[in-house]
Amino acid sequence: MENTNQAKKKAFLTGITGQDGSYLTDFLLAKNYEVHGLVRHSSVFNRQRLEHIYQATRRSAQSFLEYGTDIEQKSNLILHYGDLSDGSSLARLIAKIQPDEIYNLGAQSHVQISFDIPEYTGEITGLGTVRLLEAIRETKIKTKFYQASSSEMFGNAEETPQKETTAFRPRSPYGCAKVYAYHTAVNYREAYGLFICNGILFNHESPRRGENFVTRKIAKGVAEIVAGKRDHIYLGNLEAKRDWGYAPEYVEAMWLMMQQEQGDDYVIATGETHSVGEFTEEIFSLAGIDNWEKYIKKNPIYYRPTEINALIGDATKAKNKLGWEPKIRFKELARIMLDAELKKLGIIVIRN
Ligand code: NAP
Ligand code: F7E
Repeated sequence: MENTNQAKKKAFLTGITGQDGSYLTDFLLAKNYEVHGLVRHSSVFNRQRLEHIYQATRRSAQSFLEYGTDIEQKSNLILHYGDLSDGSSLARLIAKIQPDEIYNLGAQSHVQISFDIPEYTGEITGLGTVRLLEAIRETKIKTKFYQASSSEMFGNAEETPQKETTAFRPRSPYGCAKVYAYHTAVNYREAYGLFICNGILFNHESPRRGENFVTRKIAKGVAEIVAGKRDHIYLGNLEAKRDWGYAPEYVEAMWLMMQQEQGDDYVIATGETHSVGEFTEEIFSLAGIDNWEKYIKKNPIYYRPTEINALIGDATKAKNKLGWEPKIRFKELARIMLDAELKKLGIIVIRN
């Protein structure tokens, strides 16, 4: 139970409309935070992952197409227009909000797309972090800063499993941009004594995952095959292995890092690795379909110029210092993702 007599803490999130931003918002609102989120303008309204929060006030996110009206301002969730490419908007918002905690989750986060738009990826995923840190320094506010670092930084890692001390050997423009942001965050911690954490998170998935990431793509594709809406799924490299966890558990780890006495860097992972092929097989099997390979077509467009063959994390430090451990494992994650897609198509799932 939260102590409601304490002053409400304020958090500022970039990337609030993304997978992690939406789960972290749920988590912080449940802890009675006032949550401020950065949203960027787009021609299509994009608040789907926050819609359930607005629905709880019997309004839809659509009612807040422009600036928040009374309900938004009276509730604990407040969205602000800005962009990680626009340093002045970040400084202005940080000065206005005076957040206790800042979570920098905004990024061009798709690895393959980063090969197509490397400069933009560096601009947002790399330099965006510098802009935020400079905004903190310039406004001189006392706050804590979380940087969304990634297992992609390890790239072709020189040791297995990967931990906080493993060297970075990135294999994509996205990985390079995250390495830059990571080192900048460490440098600002050391140079200016700021409270800064890097959460080095391995892949984490959920029904809110973007549809162009492989786990969601497979879960959605298999549900559509079950519903008779499609015959095949087009995929790339089925051999690549990833350490896949469950996103709602990973946002709790972010928050735990920010409650410590000192800023530090932590690996967050399950310690299990599986190939894309194994994930595909598991989802088909849960859907009751044999011979999964006949439903998969390989398409070269989904192969990357450089690939990371295998990643697996060692989250011992997070367990010892934060008391954090993953609960949802591979098979349970696959079930959650498939069942969510089946439900969206109106297919009732009864499992023993
Ligand atoms: P995501 O679903 O792709 O969300 C990315 C967020 O960044 C969205 O809210 C997006 O806004 C926002 N964004 C993109 N460009 C922006 C810009 N120019 N200015 C402001 N905001 C911008 O990513 P995620 O899976 O939640 O991941 C959260 C963070 O963790 C990212 O930094 C990602 O790189 C990192 N990470 C993710 C994983 C993982 O497995 N999920 C693992 C390690 C690290 P729109 O909605 O407007 O596009
Ligand atoms: O690919 C292979 C692909 O795009 C996983 C981001 O959140 O996690 C994510 O990056 C694997 C790769 O995630 C398809 O080649 C095969 O080996 O789901 P993904 P990612 O690249 O691991 C890290 C930790 C982040 O930080 C990133 O922000 O799956 N794969 N066939 C495919 N991948 C995609 N997307 N689509 C396919 O058709």
